[in-house]
Amino acid sequence: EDADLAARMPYNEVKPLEYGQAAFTPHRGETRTPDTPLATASTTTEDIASSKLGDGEPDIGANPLNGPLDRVRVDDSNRELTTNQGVKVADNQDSLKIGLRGPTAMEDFIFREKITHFDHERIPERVVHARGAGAHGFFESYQDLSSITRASLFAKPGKRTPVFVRFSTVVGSRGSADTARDVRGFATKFYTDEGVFDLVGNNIPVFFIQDAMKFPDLIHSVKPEPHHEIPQASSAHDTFYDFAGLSPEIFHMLMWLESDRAIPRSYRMMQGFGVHTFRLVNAKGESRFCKFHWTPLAGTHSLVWDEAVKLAGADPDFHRRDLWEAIESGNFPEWELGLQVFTEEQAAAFKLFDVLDPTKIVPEELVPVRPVGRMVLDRNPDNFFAETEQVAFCAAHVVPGIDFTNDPLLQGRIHSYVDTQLTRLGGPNFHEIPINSPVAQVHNNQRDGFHRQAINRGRVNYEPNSLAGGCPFQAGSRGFVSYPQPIEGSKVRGKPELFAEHYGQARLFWKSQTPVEQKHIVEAFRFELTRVQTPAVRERIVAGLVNVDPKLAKAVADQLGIPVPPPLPRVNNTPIPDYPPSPSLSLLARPGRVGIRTRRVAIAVANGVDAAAVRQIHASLLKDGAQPRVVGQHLGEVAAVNGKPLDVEVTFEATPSVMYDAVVLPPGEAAAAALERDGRVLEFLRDQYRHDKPLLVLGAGRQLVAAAGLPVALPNGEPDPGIVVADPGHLNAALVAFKTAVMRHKIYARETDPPRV
Ligand code: HDE
Repeated sequence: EDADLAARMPYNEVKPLEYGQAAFTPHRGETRTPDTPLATASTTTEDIASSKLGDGEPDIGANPLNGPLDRVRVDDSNRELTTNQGVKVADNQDSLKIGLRGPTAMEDFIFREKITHFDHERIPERVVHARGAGAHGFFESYQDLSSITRASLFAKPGKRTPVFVRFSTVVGSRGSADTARDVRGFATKFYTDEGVFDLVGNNIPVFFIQDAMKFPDLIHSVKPEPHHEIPQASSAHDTFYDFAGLSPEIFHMLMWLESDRAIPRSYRMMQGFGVHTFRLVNAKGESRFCKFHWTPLAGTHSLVWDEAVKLAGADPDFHRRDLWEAIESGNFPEWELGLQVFTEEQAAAFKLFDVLDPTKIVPEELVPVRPVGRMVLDRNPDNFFAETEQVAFCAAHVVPGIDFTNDPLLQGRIHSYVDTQLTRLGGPNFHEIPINSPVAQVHNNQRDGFHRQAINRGRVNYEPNSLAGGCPFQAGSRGFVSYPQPIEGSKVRGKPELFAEHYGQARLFWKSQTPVEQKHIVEAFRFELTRVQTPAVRERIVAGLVNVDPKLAKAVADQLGIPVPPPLPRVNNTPIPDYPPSPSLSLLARPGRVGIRTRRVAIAVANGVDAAAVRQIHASLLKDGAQPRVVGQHLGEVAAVNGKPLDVEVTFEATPSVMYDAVVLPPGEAAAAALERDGRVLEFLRDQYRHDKPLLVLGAGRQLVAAAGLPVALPNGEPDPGIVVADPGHLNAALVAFKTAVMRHKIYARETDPPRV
């Protein structure tokens, strides 16, 4: 048969492998396994990938994507400098000149290559979600979900699938500050053995608009205004609230945006949501609806606004640094994946909202969230650009077992994400960039285009074919089969009637918040609308809030110095639905399960500090996984009573209060006296207090609390549980009380409006 085939083939003696039978069964490419020299390697990418997948049990910290990505990792240690052509470079300091004082020679190809490459280093930033931070990890399924979905990542208990996650803000540019009030992106790329699945979600479960058609307008309105490109990374300006007041579907999302969800303490401490209703399909072709939820092991925690504002100056990389340091220190962030699964019949019975409307949640009281797996992020990228910047998420990347619904926002996203990469990553081959390439093998007849990496062999690049034995052949039922949803309808522009109800869930959210969360929402509206210049724009938002809750509207109107306007007109004048409150919508519902791990604690020192106490406090905090730092007025040693001198790790100036979760004022008369004379220290303490953070005050530390003017009682007269005052003799008991306060994260009961401190 071979001979017969060969006889029919054009045959090239110089390159015999390009034709004939060999073309049908190309050799697998040789690649390098980690730590094997290229010359002796014989493993293939397929082997490396599959051994790390499925049953493979990678060690914690050893990421399953190591194999595939090690192919392209570059290590320059012990190497000589070369050009991009591999020619060794003798001198990287001086260009080639005609005489030492003469012109540079055109022939200096080394100089020209270097400069030309530099000239083209930048690519366009993402049109939204430009600023972000990413990490590698794995997803581990808890159980066999095959009765619900045939998606292979859920095929059996303990199965691990490599992931890459990118967190982001939406509005700011690539260099903007992390702590802006904004939605956070939470995008996960699952490299499943049946192809890439991207869950491109946010940390808020609903969206601003109902139809993708409005997305460019929404984004234009919230981005910096086009004439002067102000403000950066902020929704607090006229154009956004102009759009918002004229698009009442936005009000549910607006409530979340003004809540503390929009100023998380850490990427590690926020939930993630798929937002849309998706569809799960099992091997029998049965379908159910599904909502995706990520819940952080570290609990949901947020900053307070004044803290977020100051952090934007003190450390614009606050969230990026936090994620990086947690992973480097072995405190791998972890989330549980939960699904709300419900049938189409159940969905049809939800009379208050439409599950295809992305401005609505399915309350957990109606459909509980079922935990199905966990995700651990255990490896930082090696190179920000190659991985975090070039990663291309796409709402259209689904795998067999996961399918779309007709949510009109989701439908538009299916188009947008591939399209945007064509500009951002420069052509149709961005799936070949290592961070984007699936670990599942790619075989199709797509060819060529800018930056093509694959060397497709053979003469056949079409289908059907006989010359290549029909390969690659269609997979039939093993492949992705769209759920055959029966559809009938007229071709129309418009939306279903239930989509016109905009306020029921906004009110549900408001009602489900604790009093302090409600206070923060009012203050956020006050800040944002005060920045708005046009009175009519402010008024329209307050008019919308009247429909959410008249008390909320009144509180905001009072702060803006305007009377409460009449409610914003509604399309249908049926009563606003009244949902029972849903406690799980409060941030405080999820305190977390990691104690004080990764909490940053400042220990304030100066000459004369009690070194033995500092060492004991430091060791005790460290033992529980917190990150204590010895903070002083300048670097170097401080003379100590009670032990050897201490090394100052960092100064009050370099790491102001906002960079810590709590502070310790150790005993030592002289130290307290020195710190009391330093305005930066007093400001540090006032900010700790004002941002609801715990203080451990020992011995002479008391006098610092007094000098800073911090009240030790709550506004209601009770003692402040976040100010633990003790004599040095009772250090152990004081540490227990302090750690309990750090675990609570914030002492919200301290807050008054205006703040006392
Ligand atoms: Fe996106 N979105 N989006 N979005 N989105 C992008 O894709 C878009 C929406 C989300 O870390 C862009 O690669 C449209 C909802 C995240 O790389 C772009 C619509 C949700 C990220 C795009 C939406 C998201 C993006 C910009 C309305 C939550 C960052 C760069 C129909 C479920 C991913 C890019 C990353 C990024 C379009 C609405 C989440 C332009 C048209 C709803 C987390 O394609």
